[in-house]
Amino acid sequence: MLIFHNPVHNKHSGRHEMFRGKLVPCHETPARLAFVLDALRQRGIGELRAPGGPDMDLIKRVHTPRYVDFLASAWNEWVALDPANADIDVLPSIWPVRGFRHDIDPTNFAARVGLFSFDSGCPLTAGTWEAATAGAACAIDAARAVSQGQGLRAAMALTRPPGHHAGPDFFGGYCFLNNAALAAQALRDAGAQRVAVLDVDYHHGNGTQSIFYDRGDVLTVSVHGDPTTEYPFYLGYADERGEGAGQGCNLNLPLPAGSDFAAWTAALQQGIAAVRAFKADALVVALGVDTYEGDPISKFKLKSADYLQVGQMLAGLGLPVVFTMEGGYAVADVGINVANVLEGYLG
Ligand code: Q9C
Ligand code: ZN
Repeated sequence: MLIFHNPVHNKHSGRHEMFRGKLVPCHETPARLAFVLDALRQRGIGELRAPGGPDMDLIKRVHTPRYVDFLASAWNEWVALDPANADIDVLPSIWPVRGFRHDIDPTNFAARVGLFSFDSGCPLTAGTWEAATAGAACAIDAARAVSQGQGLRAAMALTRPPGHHAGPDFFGGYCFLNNAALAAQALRDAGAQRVAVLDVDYHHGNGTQSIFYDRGDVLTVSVHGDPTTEYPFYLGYADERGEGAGQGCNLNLPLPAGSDFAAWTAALQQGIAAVRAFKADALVVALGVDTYEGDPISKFKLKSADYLQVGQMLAGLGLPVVFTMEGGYAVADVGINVANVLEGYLG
């Protein structure tokens, strides 16, 4: 399995996220990826590759050009406000909710940040753009590798920041560019007629759902904590089935916080059955391991050994697959859990 790893992921390193009225240290840290790389090296899983340059044309078809241009320039605008900002991360503080206009272009920087974000837990830092675009390149290169490869069935975009919460024109949930969506679009562009995205992160893949909601060529499936009680709260319910040409091409499988591996497996099997019924030519797995029992911000009960079975179940689909790295915050165990999925997949 080819593993496209992001060599500049650590340029994105947020200091704090807002939590219950206080700034607390970020959960989404560079150490997460170091643990995965260590685990893969130790077990001899995969062949590590660095990505090429990012395909900006593809990125601007999955995300709006206006949003991408904002992300590219945001840090410089922030520091231009005050040189002292170079040591402070950007955190959103105001958003245009119902009744406010979205079609205006405020010049005020905080107002611009609010147009393109949805929470205050996702700091934008000096190196966010560089890290996120290199991560996007990992996802695109992984998709192209499985499209071309004779017999190559799987590749991984081993990157951070993660992507599945990032929508057509917004960041949030530690995500800026939607790597899973970019991989899916790259698979389509390379000739797959129908692509499925199966999101197994603890949190609903709201960004991916929104990007493909009105499309019939990409099925989006997400197994996640019930948004009635779990982040991102405002999307991820079972009655969201897609619209227009995408009617029936979105499947949400919410589970109560506290669910164990048996309950989770039943939902995953439903998701896998939907991918089969869709007759997908290729699969993207948005691989978050924050379903782990030791995860500090999530509430499912999967054990490390369970991830071997997760990999086996995914392999049963027999499709070319791109894994993208999403959440997982029990830092020291993220490597074991990701390596177990890949080992289970490879059999
Ligand atoms: N301050 C992913 O797993 N915040 N994102 C939770 C703690 C948002 C998770 C509250 C969690 C986002 C990719
Ligand atoms: Zn998550």
